[in-house]
Amino acid sequence: NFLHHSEQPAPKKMESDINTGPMRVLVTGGSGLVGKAIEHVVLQEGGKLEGEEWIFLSTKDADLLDVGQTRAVFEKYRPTHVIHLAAKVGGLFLHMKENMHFLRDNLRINDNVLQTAHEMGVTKVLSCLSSCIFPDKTTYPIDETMIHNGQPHDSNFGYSYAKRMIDVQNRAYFQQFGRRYTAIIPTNVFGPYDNFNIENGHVLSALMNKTYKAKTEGTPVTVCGTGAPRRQFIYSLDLGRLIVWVLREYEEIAPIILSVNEEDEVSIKEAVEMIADALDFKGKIQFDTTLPDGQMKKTASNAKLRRYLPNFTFTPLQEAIKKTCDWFVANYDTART
Ligand code: NAP
Ligand code: GFB
Repeated sequence: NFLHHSEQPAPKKMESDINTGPMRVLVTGGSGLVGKAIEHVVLQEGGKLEGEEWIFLSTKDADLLDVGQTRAVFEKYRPTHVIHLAAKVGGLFLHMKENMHFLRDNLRINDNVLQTAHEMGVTKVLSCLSSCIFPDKTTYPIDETMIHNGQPHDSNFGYSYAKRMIDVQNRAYFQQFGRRYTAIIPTNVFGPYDNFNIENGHVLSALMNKTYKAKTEGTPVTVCGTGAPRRQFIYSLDLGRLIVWVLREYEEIAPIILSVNEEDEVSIKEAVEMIADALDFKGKIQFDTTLPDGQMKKTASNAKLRRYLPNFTFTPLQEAIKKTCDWFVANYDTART
C-alpha cells in the first residue's frame, strides 16, 4: 500500500528547496543523548562545513508541546534544515507506566515541529523513529517496509504509534506539498549524556549505574528479567556520524534503519557482562525473573544502509561500553541519574 514507499524515486526538488546558501540546522532535542553525540561530531569531528550554523535546542529554548513556542524558536533561527530528535523518551518500565503520555506528548511535539517546518519552508526535516515501533509479531530481520505491518509490542504502544505517525506525516507532506521530510530508525542507542536513571533509563545506562553502585557498595547487581532478550546496540557517536550523513546525502522520503549488523546483536546477559568488565565489577550478577523481558527481539536489517555506506565501521560494542562507562564515572555528579 502507499506506506510501502521505499521504492519511491527521490522526489523532485521544490522551488523553495533549492537553497544555495550554507545550511542553518536546528536540532530539536539537542541536549539529549543523540543530540549531544551529533554536537560532538559537528563541533569536534569536522561535521560542520564552512559557513554553516548548527543550533542545539533543549526545553529551555522552547517547549515543543506548545505551538506558539515552537513557532517562536523557528522564527528566531529560521532553519533551512531540521534534525528532529525531541521526544518523550524512556526505557521499558517508564513506557509500561505512561503509554498515554508517550502517545499524546509525542504526537503533539511531532505535529508542532513538522507543521511549523512546512509553514516556514524548511528544506529538509530528518525525524527520529525507533526500532521498538516495529510489529511485535513479525518475520526477521525487520526492514523499513514493515513498520505498519501489525501491532507494536504492548509495552510501548503509545510511543510506537506516535512515532509511526511521523512516517505517515512525512508521506502526506510529500504527496500534497512535495516536502522532502524523512526519518531514521535507530536501534537501541547508548553513550555519554544518556539517561542513567535506574527506574526510567534504557537498559545499558540503567545497568551501568546499577553496576557502579554495586561496586561502590559491595552489593550484587540485579538485572531485570531473564537476560535472554536480544538487542542491537548502537553507540551514540556512530549514530551521530550517520545522522550527519543522512542529513546531507539521503534523499528518500522512506525511513532508513541505522543499526549495527544483525550478527552484532547480543543478549542482555552478554551486555551486562561487558558492563561488569568495563567497570571492573567482580561481584554477583543476579536476574530477577519476576520482572518483564519486554520484547524478546527486534532484529533489524541494515541492508539499506549498507547499500549506501558499505564500508561504514561501527565502534565495537565492548569498546563503546567501556568509553561510556568511563564517561559516566568521570561525570557522575552531573550525569542524569
Ligand atoms: P533524551 O536523551 O531523553 O533527550 C530527549 C531530548 O528531547 C532532550 O533534548 C529534551 O530536552 C528534548 N525534549 C523532550 N521533551 C521536550 C519538549 N516538550 N520540548 C522540547 N524538547 C523536549 O532522548 P534520546 O535518547 O537522545 O532520544 C532522541 C531521539 O532518538 C528521540 O526521538 C528518540 O525517540 C529517538 N530514539 C532513541 C533511542 C534510544 O535508545 N535512546 C532509540 C531509538 C530512537 P531537555 O534536555 O530540556 O529535557
Ligand atoms: O532499553 P530498554 O529499557 O527498552 O531494554 P527496550 C529493556 C530490556 O532490558 C528488557 C532488560 O528485556 C529488560 O528486561 N533489562 C534488564 C532492563 N535490566 C534492566 C534495567 O535495569 N533497566 C531496563 N530499562 N531494562 C526501547 C524503548 O525498548 O527500545 C526505547 O523503550 C527505544 O524508547 C529503544 O525505542 C530502541 O529495548 O525494550
